[in-house]
Amino acid sequence: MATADALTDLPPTPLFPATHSGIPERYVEQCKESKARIYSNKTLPPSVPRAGELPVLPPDVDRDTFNKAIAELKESLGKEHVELNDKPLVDGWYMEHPNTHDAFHVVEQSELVSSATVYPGSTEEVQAIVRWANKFLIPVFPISMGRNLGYGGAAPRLRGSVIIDLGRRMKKVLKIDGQNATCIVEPGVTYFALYEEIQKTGLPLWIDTPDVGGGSVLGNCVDRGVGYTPYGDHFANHCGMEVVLPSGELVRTGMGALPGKNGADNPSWQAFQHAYGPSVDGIFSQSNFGIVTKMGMWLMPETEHQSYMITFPKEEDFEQIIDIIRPLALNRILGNIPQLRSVIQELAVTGKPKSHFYQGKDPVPEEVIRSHAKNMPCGDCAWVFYGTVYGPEETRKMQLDVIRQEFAKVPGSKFILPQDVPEDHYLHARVRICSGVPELRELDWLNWKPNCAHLAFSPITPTKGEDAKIVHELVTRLHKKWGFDSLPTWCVSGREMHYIAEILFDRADEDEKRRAIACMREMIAEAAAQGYGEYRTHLIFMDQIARTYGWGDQALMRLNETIKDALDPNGILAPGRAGIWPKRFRGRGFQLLPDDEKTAINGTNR
Ligand code: EUG
Repeated sequence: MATADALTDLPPTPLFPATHSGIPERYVEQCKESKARIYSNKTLPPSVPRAGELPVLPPDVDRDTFNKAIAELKESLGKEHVELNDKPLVDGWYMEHPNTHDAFHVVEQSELVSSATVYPGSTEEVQAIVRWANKFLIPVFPISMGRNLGYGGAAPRLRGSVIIDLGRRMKKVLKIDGQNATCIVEPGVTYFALYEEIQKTGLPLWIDTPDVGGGSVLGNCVDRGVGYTPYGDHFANHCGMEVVLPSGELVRTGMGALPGKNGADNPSWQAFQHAYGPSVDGIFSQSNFGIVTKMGMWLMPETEHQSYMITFPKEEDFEQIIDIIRPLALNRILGNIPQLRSVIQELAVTGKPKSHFYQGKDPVPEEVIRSHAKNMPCGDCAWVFYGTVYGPEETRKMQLDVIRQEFAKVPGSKFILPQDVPEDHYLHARVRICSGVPELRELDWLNWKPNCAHLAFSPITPTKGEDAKIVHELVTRLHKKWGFDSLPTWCVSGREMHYIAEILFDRADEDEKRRAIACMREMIAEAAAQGYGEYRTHLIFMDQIARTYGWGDQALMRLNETIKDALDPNGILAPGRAGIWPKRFRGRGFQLLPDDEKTAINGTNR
């Protein structure tokens, strides 16, 4: 463990706007505390020497061809905008993350790595890179910020791909329309950055942020991420895209396809999603069919808001809780995407390590969790519901009255307001998240273990107790079987819920990593056998999950492959992303299915 002295010596996190991925001034203190906490739980050295010839090459490309290709790329973009991945790999932490590999490596750190990173400065340069990739048959993998931690971070799916780091130079908020409450962003705009930009205008507008604010607004949206205001379904609130196709051609979707007067952007581009003809935006989300370089997002008019938490005493209460949530959500009495969290998260989100609560290596027993909870603001309970209502006082009061009355049907439930808990309680962070203020607080449960990383299991169920029970039972049982604490959260958006079970593992513990993968593989298979599938996943599980969506003898995958081969005949764009492999890589052993990790560690073509 690092000493207290060493921690005060940690270099400060780069600032935004000087660094596109940096932290705005107003978050500096919070950032310093977060960083110190995380570094205090690191035992791994910052980096280890790398083995083998570097950089790692993509499949089918020899070193001479690669070197020639890189020289040509440097020639066209400027040599300062192309970097080889030939130095030691540094995991860093959330706010100072790598773009060379997966910082939360669940396979070996050196496995999911790129050969090089290129930094385009414009859409034209993205087109030039794509044409270059076609010429040399070099796979490229675009990232916006690369902060998709828990799902693979900045790493490419295919080892040795060239990372197109869109964010570093394409980081402008291109437009904020204060009247119609919309914006257009480039890939390098983080939630922190968009928030700052809107504050500068003084306009009464909110953004919608996920739990941590350093991610790309555009990247999270095309990955179909989730936030917590009424605009929490990010993809549902995007409006209009500009996309570079794998051929290098450029398209605009939605109303943007109709040129505005004298070549201006179409005035309705950010106003109407569907425009005319087939709606193609969806095929550019969670796919490898194009590179989104501009995107419109709807902003929410600022409003009054009231967050609250409700605790429930018994583990078995969750079915009743969910059946109470459903009509409240459907009738839009719950104003946002609320979270139902297990009580163990109240412990974890204090930022204290697991060892503070329990000395064993096994999962913390329920009675130990509850004995700690008893002395905390939540009290002895099994579940905590975090919700927010919006609008003027009169309507908020009407909504809250119904909410309180409905949840009071669960015996022993307690309703708690922010003023009832201490300043450092997580509920205050929730108040900010649910009113569109980006945060770092959620990182605090990354102190649970030394060198802690997380891996998300993210299945969807209808908002029904009986479905939730099936998934929750298998997740709980399999976490126990593989020796992990289970930290489930339900994010409820009306008719469906995202169940997010984060496996927390120690990156220095090979056996723990092996068990994390085994646990994931088994949860995916068991959930699919019961009819439940994940909404998003880490790179190494994409093939397995894509196959679970196999209705009609893999009809959907055949459609995806048909589209892939038509748009990307050379198979250069993010091969394997979302389990979609272009023709030239199919049937050659690149897929990662259960047990394949054992042979995929280092030195293979994967
Ligand atoms: C969380 C939520 C997600 C996700 C990963 C993590 C948050 C956990 C709803 O989507 O994909 C507290």
